[in-house]
Amino acid sequence: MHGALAAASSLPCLLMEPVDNREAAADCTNGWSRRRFLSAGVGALAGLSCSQEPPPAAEPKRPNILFLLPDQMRAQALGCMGNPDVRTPHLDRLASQGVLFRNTFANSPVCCPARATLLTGKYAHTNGMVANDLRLRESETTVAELLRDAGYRTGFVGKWHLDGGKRLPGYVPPGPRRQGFEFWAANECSHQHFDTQYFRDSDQPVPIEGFEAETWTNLGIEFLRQTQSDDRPFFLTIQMGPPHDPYIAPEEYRSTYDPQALAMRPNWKESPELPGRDDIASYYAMITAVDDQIGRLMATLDELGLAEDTIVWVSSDHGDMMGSQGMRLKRKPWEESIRVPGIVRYPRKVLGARTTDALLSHVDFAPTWLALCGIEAPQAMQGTDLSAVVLGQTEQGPDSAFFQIFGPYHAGGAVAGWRGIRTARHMYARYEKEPWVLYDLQEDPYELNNLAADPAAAPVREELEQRLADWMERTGDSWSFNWTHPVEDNGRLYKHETFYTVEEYLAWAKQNPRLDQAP
Ligand SMILES: [Ca+2]
Repeated sequence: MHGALAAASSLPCLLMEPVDNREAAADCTNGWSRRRFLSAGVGALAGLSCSQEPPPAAEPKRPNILFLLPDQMRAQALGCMGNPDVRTPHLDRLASQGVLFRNTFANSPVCCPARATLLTGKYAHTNGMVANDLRLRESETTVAELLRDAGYRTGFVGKWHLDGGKRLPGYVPPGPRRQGFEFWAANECSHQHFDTQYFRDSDQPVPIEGFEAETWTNLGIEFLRQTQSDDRPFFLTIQMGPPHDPYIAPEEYRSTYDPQALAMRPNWKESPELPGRDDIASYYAMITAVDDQIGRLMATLDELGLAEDTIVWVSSDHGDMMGSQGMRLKRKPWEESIRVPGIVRYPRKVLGARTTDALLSHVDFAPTWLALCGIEAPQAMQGTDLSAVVLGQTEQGPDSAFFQIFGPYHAGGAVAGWRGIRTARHMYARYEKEPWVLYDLQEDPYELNNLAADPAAAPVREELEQRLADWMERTGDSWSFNWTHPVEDNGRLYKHETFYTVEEYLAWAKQNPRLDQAP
């Protein structure tokens, strides 16, 4: 890739269609919209005066939230983040109509811990989901429960992956295991992008024919159409499986990418063990296929008159190394693993065509959603409310983001748990016993020069070390949450029984050593 992320990212989005400011002008009696209108300084609207406007309508509607979470979609694989090859016209347009959080991060860059953090607004060691395929405790308070209790209609569509135990067939019964979601069309986890199945309110599987993202989108559209007979505000999340590996895209998308023409990231290493050009072409093709489905959802919002009052929020649970740093998959502290899309569109209150470098991480999503909906976040939530950044009132976000991985996954090239801190300029991560990586992203956006052992970087490392220790103390984290037994390898946590904690598994393994060691 020729342009460094830092330099290239703003350009494609600024080339998108201009944002329509008429709504802001028409709604200028509303305090926020008036500020937005005035600060927008749109010349063509300068002659309008608020006193000539009709009286305001009743209280503005509480916003809807449509939270889209494709799996394993790294931030670097979006056109609006500067990728010269991938085609994401709908996501780019969404970003141009809203605010693009360029620095959006997964605190625990792996599936289940990330999804639990998103729903609870708590770090993984606090909500208990320190490993993949544990079950999220029913007693956890989720943002879906809080919104439901505040009168929202809630819906979950897609890959759930919070129920623990056997991934297949993947039926989650109505009740507390659904964590506050009323409308349900989901499976637990299949990683099968074609011809799979999902469940509604009975244990009878419903087949998915063809590309699963299309079916999830159909189901999301079904939910959206129900707004015509149900005027509650809604919280709908659609959590699609693609572009997670296996890297297999619908052929009509795959055939539009030429692997040899792709601009490889400078930190990509060629190896038969790693995703290569063909895989990256398929990954991009899946992303374009997902992007088209997102386009269908946006068209439905328009058709139903929902777009103005719906917060569309797009991210991913983690990224994918795709051969960068000689690594695959996630769980790693590098940018390709931790950095995820952060696109927020909310036409009623968010002026479009903005980008921000404020640091946003998964733990902040739920408190921010609640604030945008006018609902107080519980004290137990650990994230920061960034609604003021979303609304354009400030650029000030947290001074750093905090990262946690609690144990190894040898099959994915992760050898041990680690903790990390990302500031606007640096990424630092350590194992319990020793520093691991330190990068100056300003000088080295592709993280080619690890400064962890560089004597000249010692002052920076010591400062980051202290700030990381502060994060751990402030959030109640400790190295004692780590585990070393390979509980995530060979499907140990999902082959046999359902476990809420790694300790429960280890106690079970003691009783069942042969099963624990089974390949
Ligand atoms: Ca995942």
